[in-house]
Amino acid sequence: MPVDIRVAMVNQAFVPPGMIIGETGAHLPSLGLLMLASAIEEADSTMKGRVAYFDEEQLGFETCEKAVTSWLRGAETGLVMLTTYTMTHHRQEAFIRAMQLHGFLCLAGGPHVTVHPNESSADAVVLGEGVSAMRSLFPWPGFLPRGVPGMRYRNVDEQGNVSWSGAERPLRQLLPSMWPSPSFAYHLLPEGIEHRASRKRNLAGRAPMSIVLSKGCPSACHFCTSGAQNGPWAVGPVERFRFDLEHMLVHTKAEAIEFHDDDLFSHPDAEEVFAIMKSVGLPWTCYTRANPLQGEAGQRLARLARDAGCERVFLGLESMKNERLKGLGKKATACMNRQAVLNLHDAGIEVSAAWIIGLPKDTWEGLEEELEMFLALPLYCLDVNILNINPGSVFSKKIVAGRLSTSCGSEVESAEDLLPNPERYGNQEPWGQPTLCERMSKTELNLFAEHARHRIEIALLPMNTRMQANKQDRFEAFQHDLLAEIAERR
Ligand code: B12
Ligand code: SF4
Repeated sequence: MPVDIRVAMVNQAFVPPGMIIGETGAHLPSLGLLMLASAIEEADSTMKGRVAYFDEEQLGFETCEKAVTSWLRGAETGLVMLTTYTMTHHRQEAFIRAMQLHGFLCLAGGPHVTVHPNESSADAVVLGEGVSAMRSLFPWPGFLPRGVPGMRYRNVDEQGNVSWSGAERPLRQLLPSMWPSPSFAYHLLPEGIEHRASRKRNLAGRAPMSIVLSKGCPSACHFCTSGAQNGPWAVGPVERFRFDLEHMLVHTKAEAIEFHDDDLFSHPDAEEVFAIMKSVGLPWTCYTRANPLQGEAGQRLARLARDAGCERVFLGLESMKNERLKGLGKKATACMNRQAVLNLHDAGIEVSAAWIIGLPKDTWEGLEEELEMFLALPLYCLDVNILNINPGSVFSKKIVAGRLSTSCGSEVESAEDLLPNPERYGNQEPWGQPTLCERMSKTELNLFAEHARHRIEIALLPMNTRMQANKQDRFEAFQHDLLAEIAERR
């Protein structure tokens, strides 16, 4: 006799438009789905053995579909769970529709549907955190109940008309101290998945495993959706972290640890967290802001982190000019950014940084000047990102309210007008999304980004002389083409 329910947690491969599975730099476990799995097993211990995790990059698209299907067929109800992201929402949609053809129930959650729930084909979506929904759904009553916290239901009438009912607002209050225990069901990760960190976090090719011990961020930058997704910043107790880390080390073959907290160094017990990492002895990376890395306290924290195995830190500097930092809503100045980089560097920690270009007043000359400021810093690498409009960010709200305009002049009346649409906004970076720069077109921003990435590669990457020479040749050829193209356009 089949069991009443099985759950398939599907970690879809990250495949941006124009790429194929496996081409991106990063492939990491889905901490969100592992947390939901742990919440289910905690809410109903008979679910142990009935929740399985599938990794699309490991299995490939078709095999993944087949593996999920054959697993779920062994139960009366098959429940599929997926996390949604804006840039790859079309892929989540394709998978959901394929699963629905087999009669499985599909639930979606995560950053995209939290802001755009009605864009989904899933039977129900969860807005915000998903732990409360799992605690309400399990033990499974035999049907999808109404009134589940954060859940919004897709209703289709006999004529095929779709309407939505249920939660209107995301749930964002669940504190890390209220997460299930263990916070992440690492024990469900199938063997043989080859996780990898992107270049900026790669530690000599060691297999990374991720962990997080907080929700949200102390800042609220205008381009970022951390606040819209997670609500106010809150950190978890150190004891929970110790337990989660042990659980991870027992069940995975982690060779390096990636912290996914938005700002690890601001954790009030950061020193204790570092002491635990020192006892584990694995190298690690994390994200942080410039703010906790100021003055002598910042120097001390950086030294402690290095001593505890921290090899590289990702700092979202975003700009080295105060007026641009202000425009981005950063709570840091160029001077603070510089000090944070130097404190980390002096402690022996490599710094990966990010730079956002394409603000309304940006010009080619101004960006060129800023590039020099970045290149004067002792950075390990520097990501160049063209400002994109993430759903739920301050920028997206300003555009919808008419207080900011897109550079292409497209009329934006609702948040839906900002969803990725390559026909409307072009397929250059940011794919299918508008840019905001008044003085540089999307094409010009892409050209500048490419030019800057070449300069950064040459300036920052330590390489043997021959490679350097090859790169210099390629760069000169590229620069020649670029100048010709700009001259032609002018
Ligand atoms: C790790 C990470 C990645 C990893 C993803 C690894 C993976 N398999 O999950 C990698 C490096 C691949 C990645 C890539 C990208 N990322 Co990313 N990433 C993160 C990061 C730093 C941590 C995510 C995490 O682990 N959170 C902790 C877990 C516990 O929380 P969670 O995933 O949100 O899950 C909870 C809820 O969302 C919900 N939930 C989630 N899924 C589901 C499913 C169901 C069924 C239910 C009911 C509930 C539910 O319940 C969970 C528990 O409460 C976040 C920032 C952040 N702090 O969240 C950005 C973030 C998610 N990424 C973001 C972006 C923009 C990207 C990229 C587009 C970057 C790029 N330009 O390439 C790509 C796109 C990814 C894709 N698949 O399309 C944005 C998302 C914006 C958006 N609207 O899509 C975020 C929010 C960062 C930001 N503030 O801008 N990312
Ligand atoms: S500091 Fe980073 S994570 Fe925090 S709000 Fe700003 S961009 Fe988002």
